[in-house]
Amino acid sequence: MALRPIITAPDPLLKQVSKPVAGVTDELRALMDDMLETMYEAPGIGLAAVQIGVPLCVVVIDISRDEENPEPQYFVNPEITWMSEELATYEEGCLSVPEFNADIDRPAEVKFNYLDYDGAAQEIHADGLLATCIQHEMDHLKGVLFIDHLSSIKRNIIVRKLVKASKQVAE
Ligand code: K1U
Ligand code: ZN
Repeated sequence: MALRPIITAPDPLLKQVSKPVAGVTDELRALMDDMLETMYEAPGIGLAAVQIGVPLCVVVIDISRDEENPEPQYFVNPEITWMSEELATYEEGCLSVPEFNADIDRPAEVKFNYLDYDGAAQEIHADGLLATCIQHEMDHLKGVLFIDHLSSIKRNIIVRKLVKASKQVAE
């Protein structure tokens, strides 16, 4: 397993649309292992492969927030098949938009299909934080960040601050 650098906005790599994976191979499992280690180290509760520069439809999530008893979940080629009309608001963060949080409204419940770590087809009906997190991660697969759900004024303020911070780090 290896830690991978997480790409931050406004890097254009984050705007890539991720490609579906043909199947779950040992190589893909090694990628998912690296993603999980990178996510725990950040720390975060989710990570899409594109955030480490790999534009494939692969997501890892662990919403347990329990270091003693981790509950990693692996989602390959996730596809939403149903979403509730009811919305839920959650104050989201993003490892690719460090230091910023914002309230985002999303469908409160979703059903989605995916392949698991072993390549088996699964379907989940998610609510609460898992529903929010999988939608946030699936946005990454489409090149969308949570700040893209904000007004252009708010988004531009955040992006300008991120650019300024990255220039200060480079100095
Ligand atoms: O996709 C990402 O960048 C990860 C992101 C996932 C996410 C968080 C909140 C709502 C939706 C999706 C994060 O993990 S941000 C960090 C975070 O939420 C967290 C970090 C440490 C402890 C608990 C939460
Ligand atoms: Zn994110």
